[in-house]
Amino acid sequence: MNQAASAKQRFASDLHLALSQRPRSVAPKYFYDEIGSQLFEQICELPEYYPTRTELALLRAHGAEMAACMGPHAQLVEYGAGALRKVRHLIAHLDEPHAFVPVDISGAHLLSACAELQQAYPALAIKPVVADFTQPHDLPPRPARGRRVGFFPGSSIGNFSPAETQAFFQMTAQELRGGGLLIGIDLIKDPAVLHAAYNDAAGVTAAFNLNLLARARRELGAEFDPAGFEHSAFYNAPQQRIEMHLLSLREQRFRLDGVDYEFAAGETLHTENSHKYSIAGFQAQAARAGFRAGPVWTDARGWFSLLWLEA
Ligand code: AVJ
Repeated sequence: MNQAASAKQRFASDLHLALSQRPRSVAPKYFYDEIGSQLFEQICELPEYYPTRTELALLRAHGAEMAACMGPHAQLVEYGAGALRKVRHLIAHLDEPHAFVPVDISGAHLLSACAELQQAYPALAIKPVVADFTQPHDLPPRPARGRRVGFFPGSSIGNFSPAETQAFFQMTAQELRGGGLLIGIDLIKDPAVLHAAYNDAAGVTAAFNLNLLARARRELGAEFDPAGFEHSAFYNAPQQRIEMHLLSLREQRFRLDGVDYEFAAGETLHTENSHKYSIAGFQAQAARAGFRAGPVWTDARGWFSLLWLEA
């Protein structure tokens, strides 16, 4: 089976699984087809969505200090690389980097982003790894002189469950032993600010969430009434996370591969968790995997942080 066909089949079987369990929930990675990825790019530009621009401002202002933590001849591994826009603010300040190793599951996008980066840094050794970084994967050999260091921006870690977060820390603590990890996290804040960021006035986040259903229709031929579902995003204070759901507005049927799934009015398909953290709480979680807390960079409003953790 080719790659596209097996990816489609995994989406179909995961969606069947999602619809069969109660409460119903599906992994947020299924947001990101071509259209979903474009919608996410638009989210990053929204006035209400502060994380991307806040993190970029921190990287612009303090990239040199962050690169100094990484040390000379570093091998820099980026987890879930995307467009490689943020990492430039580190690469620009690294002292004779050994190599840049972006790890991403989307091979075509990764390679084109690498080609673009190479134009800007012709002398940089770029060694892309096409892999799901949450699963066991191979990296190029450790550098002879410098340290292996990691970069995980965007508060992407916020999508992980507590168990997945711990697994990520365990894996990276081993992989980066003797080096460190620079990681972005979205901080706990006024729920009104969070609510606005995930319920933007232009409706882009709603379109992003609903695209999961649209995608099921385009790719898998799912049959349902798109007008029967609505975007729902709210702050779950005890769990310190934004939850996104697709809310069924009435009793209705969702048909996938000839299987009928009944939705009650008010029932939801849970599509995403986006955890928010305190700096101390996050450092304590990382410490359980052996990371030692280092410098922290936070914007003046206290909305977003980049943390250096020694592995
Ligand atoms: C890419 C997971 C960091 O949680 O804020 C944005 C995804 N979802 N708006 C986030 C997202 C809705 C984003 N992360």
